[in-house]
Amino acid sequence: MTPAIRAAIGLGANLGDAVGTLRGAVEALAVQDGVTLRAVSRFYRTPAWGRQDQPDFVNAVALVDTSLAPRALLDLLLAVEAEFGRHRIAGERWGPRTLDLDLLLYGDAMIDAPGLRVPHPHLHERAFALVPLLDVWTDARIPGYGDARDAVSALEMSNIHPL
Ligand code: PH2
Ligand code: MG
Ligand code: MG
Repeated sequence: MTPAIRAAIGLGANLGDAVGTLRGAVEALAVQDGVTLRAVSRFYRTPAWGRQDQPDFVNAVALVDTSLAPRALLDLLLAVEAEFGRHRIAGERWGPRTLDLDLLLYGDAMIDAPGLRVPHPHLHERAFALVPLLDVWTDARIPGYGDARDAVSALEMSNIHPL
Protein backbone atom coordinates (compact mmCIF):
# COMPACT_ATOMS: atom_id res chain seq x y z
CA MET A 1 0.00 0.00 0.00
CA THR A 2 1.18 3.53 -0.74
CA PRO A 3 2.09 5.30 2.50
CA ALA A 4 -0.48 7.91 3.43
CA ILE A 5 0.41 11.56 3.02
CA ARG A 6 -1.12 14.19 5.28
CA ALA A 7 -2.85 16.84 3.20
CA ALA A 8 -4.76 19.99 4.12
CA ILE A 9 -7.77 21.01 2.05
CA GLY A 10 -9.20 24.50 2.25
CA LEU A 11 -12.96 24.80 1.90
CA GLY A 12 -14.74 28.03 1.04
CA ALA A 13 -18.19 29.16 -0.07
CA ASN A 14 -20.07 32.44 -0.33
CA LEU A 15 -23.17 31.64 -2.35
CA GLY A 16 -26.28 29.75 -1.20
CA ASP A 17 -26.23 27.69 2.00
CA ALA A 18 -22.48 27.95 2.55
CA VAL A 19 -22.45 26.08 5.88
CA GLY A 20 -24.56 23.23 4.50
CA THR A 21 -22.38 23.04 1.41
CA LEU A 22 -19.18 22.85 3.45
CA ARG A 23 -20.66 20.12 5.66
CA GLY A 24 -21.71 18.17 2.58
CA ALA A 25 -18.31 18.60 0.96
CA VAL A 26 -16.53 17.27 4.06
CA GLU A 27 -18.80 14.20 3.99
CA ALA A 28 -18.18 13.72 0.28
CA LEU A 29 -14.41 13.79 0.86
CA ALA A 30 -14.63 11.42 3.83
CA VAL A 31 -16.20 8.60 1.80
CA GLN A 32 -13.64 8.60 -1.02
CA ASP A 33 -11.32 5.67 -1.55
CA GLY A 34 -7.77 6.65 -0.74
CA VAL A 35 -8.85 9.49 1.58
CA THR A 36 -9.17 9.22 5.38
CA LEU A 37 -10.62 12.26 7.10
CA ARG A 38 -8.60 13.08 10.22
CA ALA A 39 -9.98 16.42 11.39
CA VAL A 40 -12.19 19.32 10.42
CA SER A 41 -11.56 22.85 11.68
CA ARG A 42 -14.15 25.19 13.04
CA PHE A 43 -16.12 27.05 10.39
CA TYR A 44 -15.32 30.77 10.11
CA ARG A 45 -17.08 33.78 8.62
CA THR A 46 -14.43 35.74 6.74
CA PRO A 47 -14.47 38.92 4.66
CA ALA A 48 -13.80 38.38 0.96
CA TRP A 49 -10.10 38.59 0.19
CA GLY A 50 -8.73 39.75 -3.16
CA ARG A 51 -12.03 40.99 -4.60
CA GLN A 52 -14.16 42.72 -2.04
CA ASP A 53 -17.38 43.31 -3.99
CA GLN A 54 -18.89 39.99 -2.92
CA PRO A 55 -20.49 38.41 0.16
CA ASP A 56 -18.48 37.18 3.15
CA PHE A 57 -17.22 33.62 2.91
CA VAL A 58 -17.53 30.65 5.19
CA ASN A 59 -14.12 28.94 5.37
CA ALA A 60 -12.78 25.77 6.97
CA VAL A 61 -9.94 23.30 6.56
CA ALA A 62 -10.13 19.49 6.40
CA LEU A 63 -7.12 17.42 7.30
CA VAL A 64 -6.87 14.08 5.49
CA ASP A 65 -4.46 11.23 5.10
CA THR A 66 -4.38 10.14 1.51
CA SER A 67 -2.81 7.51 -0.71
CA LEU A 68 -3.84 9.53 -3.78
CA ALA A 69 -1.18 11.30 -5.80
CA PRO A 70 -1.49 15.11 -5.76
CA ARG A 71 -3.05 15.27 -9.22
CA ALA A 72 -5.59 12.56 -8.36
CA LEU A 73 -6.49 14.41 -5.16
CA LEU A 74 -6.89 17.67 -7.09
CA ASP A 75 -9.15 15.92 -9.63
CA LEU A 76 -11.24 14.64 -6.75
CA LEU A 77 -11.57 18.16 -5.31
CA LEU A 78 -12.71 19.49 -8.68
CA ALA A 79 -15.26 16.65 -8.97
CA VAL A 80 -16.67 17.44 -5.50
CA GLU A 81 -16.86 21.16 -6.40
CA ALA A 82 -18.85 20.25 -9.51
CA GLU A 83 -21.14 17.96 -7.47
CA PHE A 84 -22.00 20.95 -5.28
CA GLY A 85 -22.89 23.13 -8.22
CA ARG A 86 -19.63 24.95 -8.87
CA HIS A 87 -19.61 26.36 -12.37
CA ARG A 88 -16.25 27.72 -13.35
CA ILE A 89 -16.31 30.89 -15.40
CA ALA A 90 -13.37 31.15 -17.78
CA GLY A 91 -10.91 33.81 -16.67
CA GLU A 92 -12.79 34.67 -13.48
CA ARG A 93 -10.53 35.00 -10.49
CA TRP A 94 -11.42 35.29 -6.83
CA GLY A 95 -15.14 35.68 -7.54
CA PRO A 96 -18.11 34.31 -5.58
CA ARG A 97 -18.60 30.56 -5.57
CA THR A 98 -20.89 27.85 -4.19
CA LEU A 99 -17.86 25.75 -3.23
CA ASP A 100 -14.11 26.11 -3.54
CA LEU A 101 -11.80 23.28 -2.49
CA ASP A 102 -8.10 24.11 -2.52
CA LEU A 103 -5.21 21.77 -1.94
CA LEU A 104 -3.26 23.84 0.60
CA LEU A 105 -0.59 21.37 1.69
CA TYR A 106 0.38 17.89 0.55
CA GLY A 107 2.90 16.62 3.09
CA ASP A 108 6.05 18.62 2.58
CA ALA A 109 5.73 18.55 -1.21
CA MET A 110 6.43 21.55 -3.42
CA ILE A 111 4.72 21.22 -6.79
CA ASP A 112 4.53 23.72 -9.63
CA ALA A 113 2.60 22.07 -12.43
CA PRO A 114 -0.18 23.40 -14.70
CA GLY A 115 -3.28 23.91 -12.52
CA LEU A 116 -1.53 22.39 -9.50
CA ARG A 117 0.63 24.51 -7.21
CA VAL A 118 1.40 23.22 -3.73
CA PRO A 119 1.68 24.69 -1.20
CA HIS A 120 -1.17 26.90 -2.32
CA PRO A 121 0.63 30.02 -3.61
CA HIS A 122 -1.43 32.41 -1.47
CA LEU A 123 -1.65 30.32 1.69
CA HIS A 124 0.89 32.33 3.69
CA GLU A 125 -1.00 35.60 3.08
CA ARG A 126 -4.54 34.40 3.76
CA ALA A 127 -5.77 34.45 7.35
CA PHE A 128 -9.02 32.81 6.19
CA ALA A 129 -7.01 29.68 5.29
CA LEU A 130 -4.26 29.80 7.96
CA VAL A 131 -6.53 30.25 10.97
CA PRO A 132 -8.59 27.08 10.28
CA LEU A 133 -5.43 25.25 9.20
CA LEU A 134 -3.88 25.90 12.60
CA ASP A 135 -7.04 24.53 14.31
CA VAL A 136 -6.29 21.09 12.90
CA TRP A 137 -2.52 21.14 12.28
CA THR A 138 -0.97 23.31 14.95
CA ASP A 139 2.63 22.85 13.78
CA ALA A 140 1.93 23.00 10.04
CA ARG A 141 4.87 24.06 7.92
CA ILE A 142 4.54 25.75 4.57
CA PRO A 143 7.34 24.31 2.43
CA GLY A 144 9.44 27.10 1.00
CA TYR A 145 8.01 29.59 3.49
CA GLY A 146 8.22 28.40 7.11
CA ASP A 147 5.81 27.87 9.97
CA ALA A 148 2.14 28.56 9.32
CA ARG A 149 2.00 30.05 12.81
CA ASP A 150 4.59 32.67 11.85
CA ALA A 151 2.72 33.46 8.65
CA VAL A 152 -0.54 34.11 10.49
CA SER A 153 1.09 36.30 13.11
CA ALA A 154 1.83 38.86 10.39
CA LEU A 155 -1.83 39.06 9.30
CA GLU A 156 -5.00 40.83 10.41
CA MET A 157 -7.12 38.20 12.16
CA SER A 158 -9.71 40.26 14.01
CA ASN A 159 -12.23 39.80 11.18
CA ILE A 160 -11.97 35.98 11.08
CA HIS A 161 -14.89 34.86 13.28
CA PRO A 162 -15.69 31.28 14.27
CA LEU A 163 -19.37 30.53 13.61
N1 PH2 B 1 -11.38 32.54 -1.90
C1 PH2 B 1 -10.93 33.18 -2.93
C2 PH2 B 1 -10.85 34.63 -2.99
N2 PH2 B 1 -11.19 35.29 -1.78
N3 PH2 B 1 -11.88 35.28 0.44
C3 PH2 B 1 -12.26 34.59 1.52
N4 PH2 B 1 -12.56 35.23 2.63
N5 PH2 B 1 -12.39 33.22 1.52
C4 PH2 B 1 -12.11 32.50 0.39
O1 PH2 B 1 -12.23 31.24 0.41
C5 PH2 B 1 -11.69 33.18 -0.77
C6 PH2 B 1 -11.59 34.59 -0.71
C7 PH2 B 1 -10.49 32.48 -4.14
O2 PH2 B 1 -10.52 31.13 -4.04
MG1 MG C 1 -9.51 29.33 -3.41
MG1 MG D 1 -9.85 26.90 -5.85
